[in-house]
Amino acid sequence: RKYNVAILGATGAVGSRLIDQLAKSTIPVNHLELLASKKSAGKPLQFKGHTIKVQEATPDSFNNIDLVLSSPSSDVARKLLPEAVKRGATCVDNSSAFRYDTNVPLVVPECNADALKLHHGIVANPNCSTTQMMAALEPVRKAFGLKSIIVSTYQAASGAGGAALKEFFRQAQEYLDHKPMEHNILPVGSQPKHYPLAFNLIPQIDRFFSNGYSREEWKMIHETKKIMLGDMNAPQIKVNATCVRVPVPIAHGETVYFKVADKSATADKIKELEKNAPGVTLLDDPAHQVYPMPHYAEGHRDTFVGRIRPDLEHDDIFDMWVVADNLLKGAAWNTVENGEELVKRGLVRVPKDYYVKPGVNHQA
Ligand code: 11C
Repeated sequence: RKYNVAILGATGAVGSRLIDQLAKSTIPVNHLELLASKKSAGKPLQFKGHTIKVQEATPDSFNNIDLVLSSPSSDVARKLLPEAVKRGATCVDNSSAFRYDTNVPLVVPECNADALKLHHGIVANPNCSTTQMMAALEPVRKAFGLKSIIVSTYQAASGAGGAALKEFFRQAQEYLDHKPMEHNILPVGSQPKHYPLAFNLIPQIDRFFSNGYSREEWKMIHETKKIMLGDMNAPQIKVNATCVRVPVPIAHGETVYFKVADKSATADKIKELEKNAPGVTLLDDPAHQVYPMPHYAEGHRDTFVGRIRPDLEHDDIFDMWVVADNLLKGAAWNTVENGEELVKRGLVRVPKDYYVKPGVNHQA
């Protein structure tokens, strides 16, 4: 069977990568629609050597579409994806609109592909910083169980969007030219204060809640529980996160400090698991200065893992360093990979109780 596919949000940084990843995927494409806002309509884009003109996304754009790969804003996703589902399309959405809905599986295929069969027309892709941590930790969870995770992130400017990335590059030049750095976007465009990212670190990603945690940290905590345990408030694994924006264009880094349940775990056994884990590349040879770095992860689908070592005072706690391209594994590739899994499992079909009545959405 071949599929009529639509890419929603085709003109953004993730959108262009969705087109590229779809072209390289195993999904048999019969027809491709590239959809975006009205202002991009008519823009010519390339898919497998063919020129396709971008169309304005409206509810009727999804007539005759089987599979939607989606990365618009949450507001657009919320408005258009239920319309796509009503018209019979199965959607994989990279926005945060549906992730915390009990009727929507949140899937990293290396971790919980079986959850795909629970979809009601929409599958959600996790936040980029969660996705790479799941790919890296799932082999450990499966073999030894996980009791707790403490993660600190080093997140690239591109995670905040194309305009933030552009501003960061401009600031770098301004700094070198001894000019004042203009700063109007980061950490959060809509908030009153902005700071330069070039030659700086910003310990705020997304807005803060009254408990002192940012929404990005909230996402890492609750998405981890939903992906690993099927319930975003599951108490079995304790998760704590600190998220920091760093002056890197693409690819997020993370230090992940985790406690296992089975005390027979060793760093060597964990390295062996990572070496054989799907979607993971182990780069772990400190004696030869081999470890993952954003500059080298950029453009790759895999999650890179290194610096695996035991805590010096607790034999059931380990440290690792995880890097992945936030626009690929963190967004476009994981979306297309979910699409491939849906195709492989015969799940590109909308069930009768499709996504019209949402489940409980625990959006913060
Ligand atoms: C960032 N992780 O780096 C965010 C971007 O929920 O998909 C992705 C936001 C999301 O700013």
